[in-house]
Parts: sequence; structure tokens; C-alpha cells
Amino acid sequence: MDFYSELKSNLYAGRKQETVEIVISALEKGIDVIELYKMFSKILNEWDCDYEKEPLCIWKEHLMSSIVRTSIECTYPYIIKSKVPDTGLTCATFCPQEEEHELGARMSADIFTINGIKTIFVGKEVPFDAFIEAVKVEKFDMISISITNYYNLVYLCKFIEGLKKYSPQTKIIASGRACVKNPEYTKKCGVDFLFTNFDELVEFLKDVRGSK
Ligand code: B12
Repeated sequence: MDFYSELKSNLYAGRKQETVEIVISALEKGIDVIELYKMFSKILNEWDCDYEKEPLCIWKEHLMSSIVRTSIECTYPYIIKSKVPDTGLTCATFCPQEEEHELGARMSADIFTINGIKTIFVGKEVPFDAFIEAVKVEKFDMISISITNYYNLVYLCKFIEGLKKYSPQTKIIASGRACVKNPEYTKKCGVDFLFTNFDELVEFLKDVRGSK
């Protein structure tokens, strides 16, 4: 079985130890972390959960995504090893309040780090007021917002409006399936860069580094 199929079958079966073992072994053999993250994304997005037919599937979805999360955390030593020199730029990545789907934001945080951006991953469900307090004191060069559920898109405009008041120079990156499927709306909210996948972020960061 190839690595992708093995990874997918272990994740879908909820086998944590086996998943972590093959991930660590692939990292030791030199797999590119971003390629690994693309595989996680594909496997997650291929998950098909019909809870009416299979009442256990939401339970399994939580289990699978928690194993992905553990596997992502295992890459950190390799992130540090492969990262390029610091650019001096900073970025905060997060999901706004109500948004629980944070794995895209979590993986993208490592891509920023590999590319020499000092990145903090703030995580899921960040409350608006907490965000405002942070941007009042920390003038990030960039923020990266990931939104998966379309009914959370309303927070995109709200967060950007708040950000503009206290840190108008901060560049805004957006992604996640809700943003990707609604590009006009994201533009209207004031997003500077909308990325549909990790490769687009890598290209963008290459340009950012080139201009430093
Ligand atoms: C994993 C998962 C969960 C996990 C999330 C775990 C976690 N810690 O993140 C858990 C179990 C918690 C969960 C919960 C829910 N989920 Co859910 N979940 C999924 C699942 C299986 C995969 C989503 C995922 O992580 N994909 C991997 C990421 C990386 O992919 P992505 O977000 O598309 O990102 C890509 C790009 O957008 C981009 N990207 C994303 N962020 C960023 C950031 C940057 C900077 C860049 C450059 C790129 C980038 O790159 C990625 C790769 O190309 C999908 C099913 C599916 N088939 O899609 C449903 C899905 C997203 N969930 C759904 C729903 C409805 C829910 C729930 C409401 C109900 C439920 N199923 O329990 C809850 C509550 C969510 C809430 N309040 O926010 C729906 C959403 C429908 C909608 N309204 O839009 C989906 C589509 C399932 C479905 N078919 O109905 N879920």
C-alpha cells in the first residue's frame, strides 16, 4: 500500500498509534512537511459523513481529526529544522468565534513559520473582543483568518472592520472553504489576499521573502 492510502486507512479507522508511527517514519525519511499537510487536507476533505445512515460518523470525525492534530504537532522539530532565516515579519493565524474547523489554520501557521515569518497560532473560536485587545497592542504585519462554515462568514467583515480601526496597516489573508467559495464577499470585507490552497500561500511567501 502506498503512503497516502496507508495514512488514509489508519486515520479513517481511528488508529492513532499506527498513524503517528507512519507519519514520524515518513518525516525521518525526509517527506516534505507541506506535501504531508496537503495529504492531510485531502484525506480530511474526502471524509464523507452521513449521520442519518451512520449515527457514529460524527464521533469518528472527531476522532480522526484529533489524530490529525496529534500528527501535525509531531512535525514541529522538522519545521524548525527546515525554516529559512527570519524575515522580521509577524503573523497571527486563527479562526473567528463559532468556527471550530481549525486544522487549515493550524497547518498554514507552520507554512508561515517555515518561510521565516514569526507566527502565532491563536486557534479556533477567537472572540471578537479578545482579538481587538490583541491588535491594540500587537501590530501584526499580517493576520490570517480561516473560515469553513459559511454561516461564520459574517465574522470576516466584523473582524476586519475592528482591525482597521486599530491596525490599518496589517495585511489580511483569508482562506477556508467558506471564504474560497465566496470570493466576492471576502473582497467586500476588505481581504487583501485570498488563498485556495497551501501552494498559493507558499508562492506568496516566496514573493514576500524576495522583496525583503
Ligand atoms: C474535520 C471536520 C470537523 C472537525 C474539525 C476539527 C478541527 N479541530 O478543526 C469537527 C469534528 C470538530 C467538526 C465539527 C463540525 N463540522 Co465539520 N468537518 C470536518 C471535515 C471532515 C474536514 C474539514 C477539514 O478540516 N478539512 C481540512 C482543511 C485543511 O481543509 P479546508 O478547510 O478546505 O482548507 C483548504 C483550503 O481552504 C485552505 N485553507 C484553509 N485554511 C487556510 C489558511 C491559509 C492561510 C491558507 C493559505 C489556506 C487555508 O487550504 C486547505 C487545503 O487546500 C469536513 C468534511 C468535508 N468532507 O469537508 C466537515 C465539514 C466542514 N463540517 C461541517 C459541519 C456542518 C460541522 C458541524 C457544524 C457539525 C458536525 N459535523 O459535527 C460541527 C461544528 C463546527 C463549528 N461550529 O464550526 C460541514 C460544513 C458545511 C457548511 N456549513 O459549510 C462539512 C463540510 C461536512 C459536511 N459535508 O456537512 N468538523
